Amino acid sequence: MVASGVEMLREYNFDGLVGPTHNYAGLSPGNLASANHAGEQANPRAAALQGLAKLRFVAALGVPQAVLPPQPRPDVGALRRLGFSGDDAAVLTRAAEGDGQLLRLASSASAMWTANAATVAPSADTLDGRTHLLPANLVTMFHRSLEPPTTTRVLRAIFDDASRFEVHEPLPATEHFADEGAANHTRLATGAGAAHLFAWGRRAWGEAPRPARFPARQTLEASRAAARALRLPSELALTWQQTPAGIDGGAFHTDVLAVGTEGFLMLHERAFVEHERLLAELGARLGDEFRFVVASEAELSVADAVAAYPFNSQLVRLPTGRLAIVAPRESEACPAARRFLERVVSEANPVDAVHYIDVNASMKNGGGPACLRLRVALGDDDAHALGARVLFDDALGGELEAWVGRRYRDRLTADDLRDPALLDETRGALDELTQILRLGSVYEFQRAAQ
Ligand code: SUG
Repeated sequence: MVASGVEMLREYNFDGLVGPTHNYAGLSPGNLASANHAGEQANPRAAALQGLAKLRFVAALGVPQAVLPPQPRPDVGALRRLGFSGDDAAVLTRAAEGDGQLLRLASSASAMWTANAATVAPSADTLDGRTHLLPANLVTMFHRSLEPPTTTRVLRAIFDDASRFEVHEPLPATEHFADEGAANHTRLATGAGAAHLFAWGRRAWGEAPRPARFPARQTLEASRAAARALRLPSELALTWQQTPAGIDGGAFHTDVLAVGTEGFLMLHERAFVEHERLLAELGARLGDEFRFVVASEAELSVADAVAAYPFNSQLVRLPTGRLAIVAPRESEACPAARRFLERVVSEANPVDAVHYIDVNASMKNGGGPACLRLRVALGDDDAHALGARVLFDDALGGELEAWVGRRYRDRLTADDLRDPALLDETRGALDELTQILRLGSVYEFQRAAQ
């Protein structure tokens, strides 16, 4: 829990619902799982139900849960901006010509990885006592750069009480301010204080070692701007570089090699440069309560960590005040990853248990349990003030499962993306979803129709 001036805050996990066009297109260089599964047939219905099962599991642990909706895909508007014209069916046909890459890029369900939707600062830490959300511009990957306008509208529809929340404009969408959201941000807090760790992979201006093979998605300049935009006092923000070796090993976001909450951080030694100095700096801010566990390369290689995602676990607070790890099944199957997580539980850490869950459909695109959720600390009054029905309970879970069952296909390949019926089905499904979630007209296709 986070102590705020007025009330206790609890961390809500806002899970991204898997979208109706969930598929494996190999769109993310540097994300090894995405490349390895490119071209496989997908089952969007099973993937979405798998995501909802995770939500139910985490909610049953006593962790507050909420949902964020998918985005309309194929993104016909983006294809029109790329010069394709005619009616929607013609745009799809033309974009599918040649190698079809532009259509695949416009069709990803990638908004499901809500750890990249925004960076969030809780009201307990901000200068004006409000919760601040900064949607990420996601400029490094073209398919992800299509998300921010809709993400911003959705977050503004949900966090619409300006006395409590501010949803900012994303940072300028240039490579200088390349921002990937909460996947590169960790808030830690103990009785001694709070620290916001903003990780970055390259500098827009100035020298810093860079990865040689794969893109560094976040700039130092974006991290600094994010800390300012979120209205964090400068003494709470700490920027630190991801190791180029980690990025070149497939850790395209910090949350592939580190996860932390409250007074606890678990990390790989290749997550951050000079990790011992970082831990000393955090220790100085957070005091004796701060606990961390470091995996060495000898104990758990970056290759295993990237394949099995033990650090992409969720660290959730149980009603007892202790933490639990929600890890992907792949970590259970990888001996080094499983042993590491068991060590975390067996040593003197505030962690009681590790639970393994199946999110394989997301894992095959490089998204583990932690990628699928955006953490937002809210007080009870904040939660009541949300402008849509996004808080998860049994009733909403049942409605969403039925909606997926009715509206989603159970097989999808790249060839299907040009099918105008898929576009119509997706719009129909999302239109219904906005009614279930009482979100209003947040999508471009709904606004155009008004
Ligand atoms: O941005 N995968 C996502 C995975 C994001 C994971 N998020 C965090 N680590 N927080 C990405 O690379 C692959 C889509 C495809 O290849 O079809 C993709 O976009």
